[in-house]
Amino acid sequence: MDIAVPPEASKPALPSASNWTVRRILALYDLPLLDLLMQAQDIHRKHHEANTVQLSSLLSVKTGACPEDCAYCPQSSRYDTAVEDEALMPLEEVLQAARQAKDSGAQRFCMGAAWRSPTARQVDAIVDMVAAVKAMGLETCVTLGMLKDGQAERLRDAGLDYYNHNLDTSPEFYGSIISTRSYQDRLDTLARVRAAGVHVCCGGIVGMGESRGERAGLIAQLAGMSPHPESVPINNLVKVPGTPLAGTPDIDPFEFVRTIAVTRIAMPAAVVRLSAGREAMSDELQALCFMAGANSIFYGDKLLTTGNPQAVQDKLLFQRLGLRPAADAASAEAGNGAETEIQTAH
Ligand code: SAM
Ligand code: DTB
Ligand code: SF4
Repeated sequence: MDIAVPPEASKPALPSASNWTVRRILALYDLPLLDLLMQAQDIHRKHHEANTVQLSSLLSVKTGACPEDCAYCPQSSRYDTAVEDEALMPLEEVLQAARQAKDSGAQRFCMGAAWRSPTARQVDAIVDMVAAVKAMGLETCVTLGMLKDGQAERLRDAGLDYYNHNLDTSPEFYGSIISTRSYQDRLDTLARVRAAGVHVCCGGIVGMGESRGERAGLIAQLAGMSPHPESVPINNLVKVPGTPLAGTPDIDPFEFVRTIAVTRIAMPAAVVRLSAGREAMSDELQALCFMAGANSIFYGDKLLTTGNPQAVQDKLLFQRLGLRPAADAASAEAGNGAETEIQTAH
């Protein structure tokens, strides 16, 4: 492998939406791993508090029976997976889960629905959930598929802080993964979210069989957004039996770490989330991801339909690494200090 360091890669310019070409991103990927990690951690510390990690909990509020054909997703109706379809969850059940997440130390509560695009009535129901979760003192996030005009505003008015909508992969690889919605559809939804003044949570998945160039292509798209997304989830594919990607070979763990580091360097001020796939990662690999600039995780023993490390396990990992949960916006405003405790049921 060519490990020559192109001069332009050794000193990357700071946040500019336009100058992160695929070529420059690939030059970062090509750095010796330790140089890349040093650079990423250095940039990380200029923009974020060291050793702090934001905690988001997830809940699937409507599960399965999705008409889309995303090849990674266990909730698509096109694939025969073990996921049991569930209708929209009653408000009280959602609030119970949110309360539990808050009591465990989560700062943000993310509600996901397996829809292509919500109807007006579905948005009405989600509006009630957002307002009630927000009233509990949690930050709110939803991921509901494509939005139509006016829907992001309705969610914003209910108290929505973040909308998650991922680009998933590069424009070039996208067609091998999803055929039922276009890349442009995704960009249009993201533009609606941004225009409504809701924070953008947008990232992707690696380990789907894409090339390094295609991973760089995803990061170039994200870093080309102006402004950058506030939150960038990097998911490692969870290989769910029954989905077309179930048999995909594992991505090299160091390549995953490189992806986190390059994301951090390309979007210095974004919160980079080490997202799906942590259950299959060693503690040592996760530590490298934090070194590479990841400063958020999904916290709680379930993602949407698949597993996540137990809260007690994450608490232990934080202790061993000397990490602490980031102060959430609500407690910072209330003057509750810079740190929150990770609580566990144990
Ligand atoms: N239906 C909505 C949509 O697609 O916009 C929201 C839910 S969808 C499950 C949210 C994101 O989860 C996807 O865009 C994808 O990035 C991620 N995801 C889904 N299944 C995954 C898997 N098996 N492994 C890793 N990430 C996954
Ligand atoms: C994101 O980027 N990852 C989360 C969240 N946004 C909605 C979802 C991960 C899903 C993993 C597969 C599952 O649990 O169904
Ligand atoms: Fe449906 Fe979202 Fe899964 Fe795609 S990722 S199949 S849109 S739930």
